[in-house]
Amino acid sequence: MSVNFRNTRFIALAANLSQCPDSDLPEVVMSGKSNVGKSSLINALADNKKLARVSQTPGKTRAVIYFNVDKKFLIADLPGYGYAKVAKDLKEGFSKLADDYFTQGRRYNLVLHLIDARHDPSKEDIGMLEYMNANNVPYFVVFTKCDKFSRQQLRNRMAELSKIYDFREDANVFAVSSTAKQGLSELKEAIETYLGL
Ligand SMILES: Nc1nc2c(ncn2[C@@H]2O[C@H](COP(=O)(O)OP(=O)(O)OP(=O)(O)O)[C@@H](O)[C@H]2O)c(=O)[nH]1
Ligand SMILES: [Mg+2]
Repeated sequence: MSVNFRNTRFIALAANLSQCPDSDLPEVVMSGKSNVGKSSLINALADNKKLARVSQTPGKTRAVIYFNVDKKFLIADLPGYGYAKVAKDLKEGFSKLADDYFTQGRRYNLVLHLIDARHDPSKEDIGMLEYMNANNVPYFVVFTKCDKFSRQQLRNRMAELSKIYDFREDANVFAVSSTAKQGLSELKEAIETYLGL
């Protein structure tokens, strides 16, 4: 592997789109509902438990947090959407900033869309996948918290979820656990390959 994920550094926090850094580096966007495990996954990929916490402000962060991975690409940690709320539609459940990120011309190379493997499909996740399919947004689907399943249960659950969700036919789908460090090297390799690193 050519990317040293341990060499991941916090670089910026943006409270609105105009504060998002300009960079020639490719950008990977972490999207998903609040509490799905976005920050934990960044820490797990970098093997650094303190990384995402460094940039956290007390209370709920409504900002995009940027990390530079080995000077080869950026990770943008988007604010989660609608954890406690039952969203009527995507716009309502999605944070304004996260919504702007996808609709106001920000350039990114790949979206990692995280979904908690334990949960039944949410309107927000279905809506986000529909949006990405319709707009040809390149994405990987990453099911999180897979340590909650036994190996056999996980196989069944993945088959079940792949039927329910309308993934693009060639979409990369991963099952990971940040706490048990499962599926991380597969994800890292696929990111590298996708970005041509
Ligand atoms: N069992 C288990 N718990 C996890 C895993 N990843 C994250 N969690 C837990 O899920 C909770 C939320 O994790 P975060 O990484 O803060 O989630 P987030 O998506 O960054 O949440 P927001 O920043 O609010 O959008 C924490 O209590 C984590 O410990 C995992 O792989 N397995
Ligand atoms: Mg977070």
